[in-house]
Order: sequence, then C-alpha cells, then structure tokens
Amino acid sequence: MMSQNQPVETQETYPPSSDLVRGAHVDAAGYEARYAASVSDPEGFWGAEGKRLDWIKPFTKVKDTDFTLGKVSINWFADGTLNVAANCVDRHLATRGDQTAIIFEPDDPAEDAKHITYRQLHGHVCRMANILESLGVRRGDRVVIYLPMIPEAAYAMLACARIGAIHSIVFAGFSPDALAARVNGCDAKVIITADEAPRGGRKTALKSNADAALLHCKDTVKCLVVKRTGGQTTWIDGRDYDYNEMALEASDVSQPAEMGAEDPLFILYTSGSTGQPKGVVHTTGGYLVYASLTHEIVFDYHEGDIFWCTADVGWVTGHSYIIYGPLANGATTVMFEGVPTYPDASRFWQVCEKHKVNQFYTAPTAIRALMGQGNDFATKADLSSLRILGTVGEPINPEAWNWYNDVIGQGRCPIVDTWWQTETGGHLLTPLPGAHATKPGAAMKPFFGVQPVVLDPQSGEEIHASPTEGVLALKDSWPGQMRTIWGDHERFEKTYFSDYKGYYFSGDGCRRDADGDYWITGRVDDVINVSGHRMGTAEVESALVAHAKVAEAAVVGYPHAIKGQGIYCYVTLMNGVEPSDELTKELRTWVRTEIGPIASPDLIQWAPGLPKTRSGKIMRRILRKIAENDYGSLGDTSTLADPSVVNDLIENRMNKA
Ligand code: 6R9
Repeated sequence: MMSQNQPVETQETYPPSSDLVRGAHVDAAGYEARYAASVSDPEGFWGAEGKRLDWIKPFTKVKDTDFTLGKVSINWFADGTLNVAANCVDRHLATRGDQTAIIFEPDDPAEDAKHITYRQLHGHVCRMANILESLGVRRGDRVVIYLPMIPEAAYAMLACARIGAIHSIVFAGFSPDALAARVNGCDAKVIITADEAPRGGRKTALKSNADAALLHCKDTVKCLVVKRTGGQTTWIDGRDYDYNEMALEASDVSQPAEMGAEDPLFILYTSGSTGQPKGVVHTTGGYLVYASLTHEIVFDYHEGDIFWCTADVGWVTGHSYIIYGPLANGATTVMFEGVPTYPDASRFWQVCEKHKVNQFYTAPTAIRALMGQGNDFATKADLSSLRILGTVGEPINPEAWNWYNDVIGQGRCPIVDTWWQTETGGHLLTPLPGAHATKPGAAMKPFFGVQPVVLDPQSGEEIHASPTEGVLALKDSWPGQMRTIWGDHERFEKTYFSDYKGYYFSGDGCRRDADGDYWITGRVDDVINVSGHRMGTAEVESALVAHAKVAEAAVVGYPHAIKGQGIYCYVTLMNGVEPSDELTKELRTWVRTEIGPIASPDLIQWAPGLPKTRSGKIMRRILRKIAENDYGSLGDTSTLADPSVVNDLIENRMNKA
C-alpha cells in the first residue's frame, strides 16, 4: 500500500532470470551499446539492420527525414527496391518450406486447428494475387480487407503486397457505415470479405454487412467472398466473386512486384481526438525492417519459437506482430479466430498449452477480464512453454501486471509492456526481456533508434532532468514511422508536428522516473487538472481497480466550480457485489490512501458496463460528455461494441447540474 504523495507506481523491479539473460539476443550491456550506437549513428545502425531483408536493388541511402512543420517528410532506404511478400514467404522456402508459418486456431475448439507451412502459404498467396489481378487490381490500387481472423486474411494482405496493391483492413466488428466510409475514403477497387465470421460461438454476417456498405460505394467496387461457414448470402453476379471457387482454378505462379521502399504497403484507419478517422499510411522498406527487428528483439524470438499475438489483424498490432514481423523472421505465428472467454475463461491458456506457445502477447483489458474470473482457469492449463509475455494498448495497472506475472508467467516470464501506436508501426518504448528489470506498469526504455523526450506541455521545452512528467514526443524518425495521412499530408503535419515544433507528438503523457524509465500516463486529453495538480486518469483508475470489489473503472474530468476539474469515476463492480453509499465512501477513502487526497473521487457512478470500441478501448470522449452533463452531443458512436451501455450511463449520470 502506498502512503500519501507517493507516485502510484511501485518501484519494485523484476529482473530476468540468469538463464533467460544467457540465451537472450540482448543483455543489459548489449542494450546500452546498441542503443548508444543507434542514436549516435542512425545511418550506420539502420543501414546494417536494413540488411535483414532481401532487397531486389539494395539501398544506398538510409535516412532522409525532416520534422520541420511545413515540410515534414520521412524517407528510409528510399532508393532500394524489394517485395514484402517475397520477404515474408518466398525467401523462406529454401530453408523452411515445410515449417509451419501459420497455426490457425478456430473459434470452436472442437474444430481442428490448421497448420499452414511456408510452402503452402506461398501457394495460397500466389493464387490470391492472381485472383486479385483477374479482378483488375493493379499496383498502387487499394483493396479493403474485411475478414475474420482466418488464414485468408494473411493471404489477402500478402497477395496485395505481392502485386504492389495497398491494403486497408477494416476490423470485422465495424458496421457497414464505417466500412463504406473507409472503402470510399481510400477509393478501393475491391472488398475482400467472408460469408460469416464465427466469434465466441456466434456468427456475424460479414457479407451482408458488406452488401449494405456497397450500397454507399461506387458500383464498380467488386466483392471477393471467402466461404468460411457456408452460410447463406445474397449474390450479385458481376459484382460478387467466390474466392474458394476461383482459388481452385487460379495459378500458383506469381512474380512478386519490384516495389520502391517508400511505396505504400498499407493504409490503416485510426481515430484521433478530433474529426473523422485518419488513414495512416505505412510504406514498404522501413516498416518491414522495423516490424521484423522489434519482433525479434522485444519478444526475444528465436528460431523454432511459437509466437502468439492475440490481437485482430484489423488493428496495427495484428499487422506488425501477427503477420509482417513474425513472417519476415520465418516464425510460426498463431492466428486465433475466437475470444478469450469462449467457451470459457480458460480458452487463451488452453491454446497456449495446445500449441506450446513461447511468446504470448495480449492487451490489459483481456488480462483484467480473465483475472476477474479467478485463477483456476489458468492454473488448470500447462503453461510451461511460455517464456515471454507481452502487453499493449493501454497502461497496465499493477494488479493486472502482477496477476499476469504470477499466475500466467509463474514468476518466470519477463513481461514486455510495449508502448506504441498505429502511427509508429512498431514498439517504441518497452523493456527488453534479457536486458531490463521490469517494473509493474512501466513501458521502461526506448527501443533502438528511438529518442523519446518529455516536453513541458506549456512551453514545449524539453525537460532533461528526472524524475519528471510531461508530454511524450519523439525527437527524430525511426524506420517504422507513418509517412502521411492518406490524401491529407497537411492534416498529418498538423496532427503530429504542429503542437511542438520539430518533434513528433504522440498525444500521450508520460513520466520519467529517477532511473530514467518511462511510464505512460494516458492520452494527454485524459489528463485532468484538479486544483492545479495534474493527474493521469489512469492513475485513479489503477487505484480503483486495485480494490477487491472493483472489476473496471474509467475516470474523466468534469467542470468543477472550485477545483477547475473534478474527478468523475465510472465503476463496474465485481460480479455479485452490490452498489451502496457505504461502498462509495469506501472507494473514496481507498483512492485517498492509494494516491492522496488530491485524487479523491468527487463523483462515483456505478456502471454496469463501459462504452468500448470493439478493440476494447474505453471511449472516454463519451464518458467525458456524460460527466459534463452534455450527453446531447455524443458525436460518432458508430464504433461502440455495445451502444446500450451508454443509455444506462446517461440515465444514471451523477452530474445533473
Ligand atoms: C499499438 C496500439 C495507441 C495508444 C497510445 C497509448 C495507448 C498503447 C500502450 C499504451 C500505455 C502501453 N497505448 N500501448 N498506453 N502503455 N503499453 O495500441 O496502437 O490503437 O493506435 O493506440 O494506445 O495511449 O497512444 P493504437
């Protein structure tokens, strides 16, 4: 328990075992040396790392980047040419053609898993490439992929890369409207979808969603349909194409296109704090170098390891750490179609046991959900194959971290808490398993070549001393950085380079502790100012969920006459716990003792559920509006996983002033 005025983070450290350090790619001294080299001589460092890929025409230039507002431009390896699919598939055929590239674990545990070798993957990708070409897709054209987590999603991504088309994946949980907006936003020629998406024992009618979206798209857009369940779909001849039938006929010979390093590889739409989702553009050479290197180093990936990232390919995590990073490295990557709690909360752990997973990478929201179900689901499974655990997506509260460490990792597996963004292409801040003693809740250290700075949010000046707190920005480019917003370079500059001149601004706040380690405090727009004290809402949330009766909490600011902002807490209680005035008092006292009186919640609302995106991110914008008693203008709620929770929150809002 923490006393008053101490930071909420613990300073306990968890060093890796000496066995792990011995076998690791990077130990403490190695990290120091390589990091220093990477920032003192980026050209030399990345020039050498660029060679991890097979180039058709080798690059002679490494880095050509400029963060100056008005002329922001980011180029890596610019005069080299290569093909991403050739790097992820073809180049492995000679040495590991019969090794499993993808293990597909279906939603229903009774259905057999599939093991797809690199040679089989090559055949599938080539056939898909030829199918796309037969539909008129050419180099530079956009293809929207709206698929469940099935191997065909990987084939589709790699087939686009093979022919030089640009894919844009839309998460299969998105609505027809969101799908149409993205198809139109990038002017896609083809949508690749499936009849139905099985998930958690239910089926989403993807094709009929695509049908609805297509009503709002140009009538030249074609629809390639993978038969996943064989469920009934409506069919429009001349617009809809049957992938399974075409794949029987398609040739498995396809020449990979020679692409420039800076040709776009994919567009991925992501929400910002304002406006419509932005089409984040990643390019070919730098992205793949970065995804491949971070996958190897951060997860301490070794030849023969079975790697499982539980994300969906609809998110950047799925792009970089299910597909591109692992396959560039010749790994065996697990693709899981299901959800953590179906048929029950043991599913993740059963899959780890079944496929002897060595690296397991998931999100704090999943960890908290599973932690809430008790330990038995995990302890029943044989988790002895696990060596490294990872987390991504939001700050992880120490309780969840400790549970992950103790119950899943059995105290044996370093946890890499990886901070990064759709925009960054790969990990920027993270501990390395063999190099760093981790701290529960800390994203720790910059990856090679990454130069984080803490800026004073008012003056924009770099703060050099530690400990300190401020906004997190990056001083220089790294190869995985996004290059532009599709069709709107001006918005790109404005969003990321205009608030703090000369830096890439992440939008996150952070703290650097006395050891120089980084702790993400959450989006800066989630930092609230209470009586002149800055506070990360994540801190208060972390304190609340540390209480045994609390399952989940979300905290926002609301206008307060005296304090400037007050602290508004939405709290979901553990199953079977009844809300009461006593409990409100108890939680208030609890937070005061965890963080200090300054963090004392002003209002606590019992929330049966929190509004979340389908990727599990809490939609704070909505919570802030309700807390401000301004629920008439909630804005775009189309990405909510369950819109009904919002009505309950509005009805029972605490601030009716
Ligand atoms: C990869 C991904 C990016 C935002 C980012 C930050 C939050 C991600 C985090 C984390 C604390 C971590 N975030 N990883 N916060 N610790 N390890 O999630 O990309 O969906 O674009 O989200 O997520 O706020 O700015 P994306």
